Amino acid sequence: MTENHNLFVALRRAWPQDLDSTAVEVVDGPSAGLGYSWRDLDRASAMVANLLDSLGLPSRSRIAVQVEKSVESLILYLATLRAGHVYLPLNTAYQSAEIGYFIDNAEPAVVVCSPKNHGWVSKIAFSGKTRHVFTLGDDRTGSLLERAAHHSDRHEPAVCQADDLAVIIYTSGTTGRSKGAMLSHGNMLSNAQVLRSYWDWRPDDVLIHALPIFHVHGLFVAIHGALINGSPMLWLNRFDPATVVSLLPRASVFMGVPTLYVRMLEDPRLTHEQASRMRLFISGSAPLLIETFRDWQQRTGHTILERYGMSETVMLTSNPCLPDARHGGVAERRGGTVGFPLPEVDLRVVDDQGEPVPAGEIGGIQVRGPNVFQGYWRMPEKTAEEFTADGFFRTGDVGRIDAKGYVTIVGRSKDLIISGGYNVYPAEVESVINDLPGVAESAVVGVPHPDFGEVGVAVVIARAGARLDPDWIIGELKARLANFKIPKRCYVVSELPRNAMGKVQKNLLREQYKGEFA
Ligand code: MLC
Ligand code: AMP
Repeated sequence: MTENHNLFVALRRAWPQDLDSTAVEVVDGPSAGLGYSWRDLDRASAMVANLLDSLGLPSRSRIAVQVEKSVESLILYLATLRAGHVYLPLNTAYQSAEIGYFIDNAEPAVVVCSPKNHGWVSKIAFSGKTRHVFTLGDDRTGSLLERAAHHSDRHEPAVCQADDLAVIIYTSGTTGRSKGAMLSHGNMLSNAQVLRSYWDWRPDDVLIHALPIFHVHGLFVAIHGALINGSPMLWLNRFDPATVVSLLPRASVFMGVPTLYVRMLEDPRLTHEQASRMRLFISGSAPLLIETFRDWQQRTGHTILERYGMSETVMLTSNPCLPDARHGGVAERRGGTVGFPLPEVDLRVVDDQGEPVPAGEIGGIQVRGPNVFQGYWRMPEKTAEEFTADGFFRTGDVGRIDAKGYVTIVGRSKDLIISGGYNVYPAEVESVINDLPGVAESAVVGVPHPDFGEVGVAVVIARAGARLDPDWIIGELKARLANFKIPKRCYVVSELPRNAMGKVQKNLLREQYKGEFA
């Protein structure tokens, strides 16, 4: 019999023998207090998978999903894997122009949206190639569950090869720059297995899940982590620092972007005692400030484990959880670094000619391994550009590896702002500003922010004779872009600093505005 590499099959294999034990306990939102057993996840995902099968879709159809977080949205993800289709999660903050771009680009066969957005989303979807639009609310309402209720709760998972496509994650945006990273069943399974062992997941672990599930961090690192260890989750639809702090005595693992740690540190109930049952705090998606790392140590007695990854590669490096035999048994989690390349991940730092640099020197980070994606959706040239002749992916991150093997990220060669763990591409925001009446040009730069780590500031030049109001500009952007992309301040100025070639010197703007949120 051929082996089935469907990721769902591998996850389910790890579930506990007692399928009636709790897999997910909902802590907040309309379903607060509800518990879902492993059997519930299995049966409900079977019903939704049977619904998808009944639609007679071509295999590997894209299923685009923009819904509020709920356990049912997790079930929809599992059902999509199970049915052998391709899951395409979309940030709930995306506005119609952004959704229009993704639907046009990915041509999903099925779109699932929140009931409140059904009007405009279905209009966009049906004007393209989509034939089916379902709704799914965070209160267990919507046509998806109504239709699934008529289907059997048994389902034979589709047979998949390791390199069959399982998920497309869009990097960001409405412009031609936005790319769909294609991840296979094998990419995600290899990473989930490596993390299970490297982070020493234990039989009695309990995960607090408080991240959104339309990105790699919440969906793959956190959910796969718990599911491939058969560990229950305490489930929050929305991150709330006080709720997470109150849950610590019932849990052992927590994962967050740095903003979550910054906000939890504000809660006076965060103490050694409150965190005494916890085993592991993990941070990633954006740089963790050394102050946050130290404050956390002091307040809880725990050393945050920082790791590094990206949509195209899932996880790449991690500080050690246990002594790492590959590095002489070192167990130190070193603040300011993202730790060692994970087992199976080849990571090198190269100069502008692509030659590896000596230890301690800065260069571009390139990676290779079973976790590295299959390429960008329908962008073969872009994909080819991002890989070297010997198969390494150019991450666009800049860093160094010290003599002991710790990797430090020092910057990015890509023009990218990471705000509260979300990526914002300045070019995308600038192009929307530049299209506004009265705008001659603009520049968006990232500056330090105490809560979000980094936020965008827009610097705008008016056309001759036009008068621009910064508040009006922000208002217009809010109607067109996801909220996290909106610059937190906007300045109308008479000129932008330029170099001899006429290029805007963003480094000077960053310097000028760096103290805005100090
Ligand atoms: C919300 N806002 C943000 C923002 N989130 N602005 C900038 N950056 C963000 N991340 C806006 C809101 O729209 C609002 O604007 C104002 O800021 C205040 O909002 P808030 O109420 O404080 O925000 P909240 O809803 O609490 O959300 C903050 C957050 C959220 C930190 C909980 O952003 C979040 O869940 N971030 C996690 C992102 C994540 O999971 N990233 C993983 C990517 S995977 P206004 O104008 O309406 O007041 C990846 C790979 C890897 O990177 O390695 O993991
Ligand atoms: P995304 O495209 O949303 O997956 O974001 C990936 C990017 O997030 C990476 O290329 C890095 O720039 C950044 N990133 C992820 N983890 C870390 C980290 N621990 N420290 C610094 N940057 C990080």
